[in-house]
Amino acid sequence: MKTYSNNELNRLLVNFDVAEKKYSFTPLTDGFINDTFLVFDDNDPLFILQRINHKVFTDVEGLMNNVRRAFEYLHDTEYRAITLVKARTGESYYSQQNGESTFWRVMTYIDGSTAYNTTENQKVAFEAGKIIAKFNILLQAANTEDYVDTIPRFHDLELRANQFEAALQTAPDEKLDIAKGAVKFANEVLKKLSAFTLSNLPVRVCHNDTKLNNILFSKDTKKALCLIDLDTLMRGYFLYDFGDAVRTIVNTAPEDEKEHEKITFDKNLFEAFVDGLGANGPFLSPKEIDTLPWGAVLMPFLHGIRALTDYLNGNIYYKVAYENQNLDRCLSLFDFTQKALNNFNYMEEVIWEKLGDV
Ligand code: GN1
Ligand code: MG
Repeated sequence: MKTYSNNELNRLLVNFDVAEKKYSFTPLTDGFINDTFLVFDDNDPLFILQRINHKVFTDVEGLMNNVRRAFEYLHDTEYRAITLVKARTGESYYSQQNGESTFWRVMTYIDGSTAYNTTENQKVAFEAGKIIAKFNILLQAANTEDYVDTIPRFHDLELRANQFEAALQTAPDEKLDIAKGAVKFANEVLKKLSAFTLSNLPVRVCHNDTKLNNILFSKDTKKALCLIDLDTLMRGYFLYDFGDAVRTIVNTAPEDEKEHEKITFDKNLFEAFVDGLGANGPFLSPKEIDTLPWGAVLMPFLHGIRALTDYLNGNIYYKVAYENQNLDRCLSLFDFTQKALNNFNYMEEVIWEKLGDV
């Protein structure tokens, strides 16, 4: 992540509709794509300032329109609103022309909120399910045609398989040798997943990155407040939001955990999460319910194969803290994929028992 001085960040903030004073900033380093800062006035955290990675999100205007439109629906007694702070131009973001163009946005910060990278707490798992369901229910009122695909074919397995194939052709032999176990696993799972089809599923406006740390919770009560990081909000299937949540909630280890015996498929957390999904009443069609166990296999696998592809390509997409981090992510995500496959029938039973009453 590029480092910015307080002065630089203050100069940027002047372009937004905020009171003019000297703010201080803390970088938030959990994301792999954008650069994010918490903005303080004295000791009060007030805003989130973010540089949008326009190499990944090439249609910044389309992305910001998606976010702006979705925010119109995303508030409720059970869903805390976040608002965009407008740029002084009246737009929802600011583009800085300083040699290279960079794109910035400011959002309100919810005081007293926190996020978890992992959890062992069933209440957190339940609350996560409840807020993800709420998010999808609120967006049922939105018109899917109004939203652009911020990353076309983002969760498309065929695209990810093609990118993986291309990386295999150009990767150095040494990397291919180090990653040979992962490559073999990827090919096996690709074969298994080819039996699965997405046709005839309802298209929704989905979040598409519902990992646990994209949910804000109240620090005091652990109640889920809302979802953050709406960059990948676009058309999709509910199984995507289901699978991304499962891979980060049911597994109590981080997504790049090297000691695989620590990677769990925790049934209590899974059941609490599914209970949470049902807590706002039914909202999924039987066809969607049928696909959910596939989602719990597909999503960790997709992220794993993308990390593997990036490892083979020399870490050009994700930020990495060390050379082999993408490979560690892949191996860990593949381990969880196998654990989800082992629990496929169990997931089917639990899901139908808890959500089948539609
Ligand atoms: C990336 O930067 P972050 O953490 O929001 C990725 C997601 C992955 C995530 C973690 C646009 O998101 O798909 O879930 O890393 N986002 C993009 O694996 O590629
Ligand atoms: Mg994201």
